[in-house]
This record gives sequence, structure tokens and C-alpha cells, in this order.
Amino acid sequence: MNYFQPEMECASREAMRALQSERLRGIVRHAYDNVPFYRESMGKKGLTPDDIQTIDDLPKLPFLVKDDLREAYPYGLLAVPRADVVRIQSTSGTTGKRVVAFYTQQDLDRWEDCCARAIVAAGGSKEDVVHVSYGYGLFTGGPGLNGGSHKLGSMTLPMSSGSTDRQIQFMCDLGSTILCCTPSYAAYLAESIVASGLRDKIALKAGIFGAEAWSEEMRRDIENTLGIKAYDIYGLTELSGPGVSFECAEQTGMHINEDCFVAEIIDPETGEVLPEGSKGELVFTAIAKYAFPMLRYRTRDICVLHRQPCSCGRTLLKMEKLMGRTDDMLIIRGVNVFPSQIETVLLQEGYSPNYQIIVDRVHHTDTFEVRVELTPEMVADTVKEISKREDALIAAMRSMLGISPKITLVAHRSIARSEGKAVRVVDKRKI
Ligand code: DLL
Repeated sequence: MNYFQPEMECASREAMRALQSERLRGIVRHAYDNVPFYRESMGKKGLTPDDIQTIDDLPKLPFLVKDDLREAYPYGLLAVPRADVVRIQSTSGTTGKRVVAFYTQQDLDRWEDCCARAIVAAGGSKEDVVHVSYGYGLFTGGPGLNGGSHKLGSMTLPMSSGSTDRQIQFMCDLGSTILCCTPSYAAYLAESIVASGLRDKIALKAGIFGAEAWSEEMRRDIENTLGIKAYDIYGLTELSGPGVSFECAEQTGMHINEDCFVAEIIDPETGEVLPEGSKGELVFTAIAKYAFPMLRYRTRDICVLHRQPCSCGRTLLKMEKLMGRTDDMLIIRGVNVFPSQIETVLLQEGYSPNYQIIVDRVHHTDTFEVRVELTPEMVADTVKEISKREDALIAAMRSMLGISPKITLVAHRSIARSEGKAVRVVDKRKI
């Protein structure tokens, strides 16, 4: 199968709108008939599926937010019989409850097709050796790019992250040509390759980097160090995973796979839909996935959409690099972290909720520290006891977040109290 698909990727505006409207009618009917949540939320607005005929009717539909997914945990939004689900993936939720996304075989195929298109847009073909160093497991990065690479017929190295020496060895020995990982891991790998003196032994030509924000400066740095072209890729678990949008060689924004996802930009305060070119919150409706329908899902990502002609020939709408979020979610080494999760752990472990999260980026790698106040009862602890407490907190954080912060226990009342909103997060990264 060819994964440059001009009938979709270069379709005329009219043809794409017609396809999107047809798919939208189908998914709205499916969600309404099979998910009580959608029936109720549409009912509250006096809507039935007949009211949604074209994508111009989208703004009539209510929004869906992350809290709705959390409340529906685990099966509340499932829209197909359990027996038709072949896979789940998952991501962190706002207060520790995870979001679980479900896939039918057809949903998985469509997701992998989107990832295959991204690899082709980065110059990939079946001749390539695709080195996937995103995490595997519940995180969508590894499984998504792995699936896309398989679809394309490329030799796929399911490396996952970590074990940098082994990554470099395989890269040299097997001739990896396309690297897929988070931009911060790419930068770290690049430094390690140079330090190992093996820069001339690698055959990499491209990288597909996403899951977290990265600057143009960081892109040029990675490109120059590794001698590759670095492409951005965007996605989120709720919408399948990576491949919602991807960059082409023009590197002026990411093309949205519009045959699968309809994008809107809204004013995050009022919910009003803004015209193309405005900065606002990105809202997606997934029109081609059935197990876990997402109608007007508020991503909390801030972005601008534009539809200028692209030299690659694709007519797919483009989204610019993300400009931040409307909530307090942090992305640290590619992992989504909510301050509320950290607070939950501290309270469970017997600490007060006086803490501060300090994030920085040193040599392109995120550092992550949590400063926690000892309670008055703990102040008399010995150094050995304090060090044991720190280890226990690191383990509890790791189990909640999937990554370990550096824990610094500080004296009672030493974290500055604020009169207004507490300053819980100090993010020193310049992205
Ligand atoms: O990060 C999926 C993914 C995996 C995308 C691999 C790209 C590559 P989640 O863990 O659910 O899914 O996190 C989704 O990550 O709402 C954005 O805030 C952020 N994000 C994803 N891609 C980018 C990117 C995956 N290219 C959240 N640039 C999203 C900036 C990104 N932020």
C-alpha cells in the first residue's frame, strides 16, 4: 500500500468537506445510538443526529472535556461491544485517574495509516530502517510509530526509550535511517553519539519527533549534530495517539489528517469558534474512529491553524507549533504531569500540600524536582530517616506519574506562602 495518499492528502476543499461531512454524520449517529453520555449531552441542547448534516453544523454540538473522560472511566464512553475492542492505550488524567482509550481493529488500522503517512512525509519508504525510541506500553508513541512503520513495510526496530548505549550500537550495526522519539531524547542521543565518537558510523537521514514542545533552535541543533532533517509530529491519546498531524519537508507546520480529524479553534473563555488564523484552543472531532468516539474534544492545546498552499502538494490544513496550554499540565521528558497528581501522592504519603515543582532543561534534557516540606512531626527525624522518606516518595511519585522526580525535603514552612494562587510550578524551560 502506498502511504502518500493524494486522493486524501491532496484532495480539493470541496471533496474533503464532502467526505468529512459524510463521516461526521456517521460518527454522530454512532455515538448517539451507543453512548448514553452523548445522548444526554446532545439531548440537553435539544439535538438529535439529524441536526448534524455537514461540518458547518459542528458548532451546534456540545464540547467534550478531559473531566468527562475521567468520569466515564473505564467503560463509560465505549461505543462498541467489548468483544470488538482489540487494544487499549492510556494517558494520565487530571487527578490521577487515567484516561483509557479503546480501539477496534479498524480504528488501529486508521491510526497506523496516519503514522505511516507521517513517515512517508519524512522521506520514509520500505527501504528504510525505522528506529522507534518512543516508550512502548500504555503510551501511544511507541505502538503508533511502530504500527505505521510496519504498514509501510519498513524494517522496524522496537527499541523503546533508555539503554542509550544499546540504541547507538543498533543504530550503527543495523543502519537505522529514521529515528522516532521525543525531541529531548533525540537531543540526548545526539550528544551521546558525538561523545562516543560514532557520529560517522550512523546512517540516519530523518527524525520524527513529538509528544512535547520543542523550539526551532532545538530543531536546528539536532539537525546539525546528527546531519538529519527533523520533523515534528503531533497527537494525543484520546484521538488515537501520534499522527493526528505531521510535518512535511517544508517544515512550516503540521498537516492535519483531515479525513480522520476535523479541527476547530475556539476562544477558551467563551467557547466561540474563531476564524482560521486566530490563536486559540484546539478542538478536534474524530470522524473515523468508532470504539471511543471523540466529538468536539477540547485538547487544551493553544495553536493557530492555516491553509496556505504547501510546496509538498498536500492540501491538508496545517497547525503551527503549539503555543502552550490552557490548563496546568506539564510535559516532562515526554510524560504528561498534572500538579494535582503530585499533590495526591503527597497527601497519601502523609505530607502537607506545601510543595513546589521545579522544571528546567539542561543540555536539552528536562530536569524535574519536587520540593516538599517536612511536617513538624518529621523535623526530629535523623538524616537516615529523611533519606528513607525521600526514597519512598520517589517510588510513590514514579508509580503515579511514570517518571521519577528528584525529591528535596525542606524545613517546615520554608516554601514561600502566597497570598493569592500558590506558585506550585516554576518552569524555567525556554521553549
Ligand atoms: O504525546 C502522543 C504522541 C506520541 C505525539 C508521540 C507525538 C509523538 P499524550 O501522551 O496523550 O499523547 O499527550 C498529548 O502532548 O495534547 C500536547 O499537549 C502534547 N504534544 C503532543 N505532540 C506534541 C508536539 C502523545 N509535537 C499532549 N508538540 C498534547 C508539542 C505536543 N506538544
